[in-house]
Amino acid sequence: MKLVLRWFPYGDDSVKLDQIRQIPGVSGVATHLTKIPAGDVWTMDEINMVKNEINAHGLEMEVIESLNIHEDIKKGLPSRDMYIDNYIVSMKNLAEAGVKCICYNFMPVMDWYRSNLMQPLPDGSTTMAYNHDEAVKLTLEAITSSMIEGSNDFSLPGWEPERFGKMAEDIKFYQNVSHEEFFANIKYFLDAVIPVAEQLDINFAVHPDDPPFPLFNLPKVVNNKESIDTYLNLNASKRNGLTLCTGSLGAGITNDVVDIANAFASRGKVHFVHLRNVRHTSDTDFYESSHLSSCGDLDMFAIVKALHDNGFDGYIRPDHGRMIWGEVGRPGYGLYDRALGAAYINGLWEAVTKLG
Ligand code: CS2
Ligand code: MN
Repeated sequence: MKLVLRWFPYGDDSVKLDQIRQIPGVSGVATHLTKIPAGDVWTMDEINMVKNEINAHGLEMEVIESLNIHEDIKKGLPSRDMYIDNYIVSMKNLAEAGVKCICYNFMPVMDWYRSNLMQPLPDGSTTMAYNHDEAVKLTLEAITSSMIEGSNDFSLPGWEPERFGKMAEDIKFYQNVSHEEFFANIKYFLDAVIPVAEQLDINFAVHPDDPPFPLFNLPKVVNNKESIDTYLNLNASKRNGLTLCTGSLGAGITNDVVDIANAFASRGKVHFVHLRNVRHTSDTDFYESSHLSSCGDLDMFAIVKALHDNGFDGYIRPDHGRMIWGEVGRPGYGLYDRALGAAYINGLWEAVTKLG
């Protein structure tokens, strides 16, 4: 197991690589060339520039989060072949730079969403929260502007400005796309890229939909044990795996995350893990709690044990953290609470390893 932290290049992160290096047990970062729009090639020069900066701080760049998929691939348009070709060039360049794991998602139109990016908690910290009744009443404009306004002037992963212009039109388009058609588009993509991942010896790890229920009636197809099973069976290769994001899956009240971890880790399909905890305030509403089992609804020890006992040897990162100790930064991606999360994960991993 290798522990990493997410970090954003181009000076667009309040957290510095020197700080990340001082967190015990962290060997590298998961990063993303945020400058390059989805669909364009990640050139060797761009990749090496970011990699060199990371390596110069004594950290590795073995995980990419995310190599985003152009919307035309998700929609199954004829132009998808060109974007898939570009994607494959990026994969080859990343493998040449030593990348071992690529995280991505297949969420249509928009990535993760929270209705409140700064909900106060009784201990004085703030966190991200989701209220479904509030969210479904909002217009697309209200949703995008709340995400932009709440971002403290940092780019938000999955809310890249180039997406905004076409969102309304794309939402309309998906109203006529059945789950079967959407799955066929996924399979078309996987059948093109997974053989390349095999040749290059890199793992592919789909991130679950977050939150795991639909907004604007968009197809959500990676949100519980059954749908993950269907997704992973679309291409049987071990390289076609999962980012087990405990917070995203845990937001689904009926999901048993320990069982999901067991089911897919035992098949060698879990390549990357996002560990964080959530506390439900109703069946659909939740806030992101601190990482500890006692602070949320998930049994983090049991999840880590399930991974360990099934021989997991991929990458783990603490996922979103709260904002604590007065820190100001990108929502979910400050230093302090994620560093506490990393320390906790180190402790859990040492415990399950010594238990045997
Ligand atoms: C999410 C996503 O886990 C997360 O931080 O907020 O942005 C996630 O990185 C992507 O959906 C993965 O492709
Ligand atoms: Mn995640």
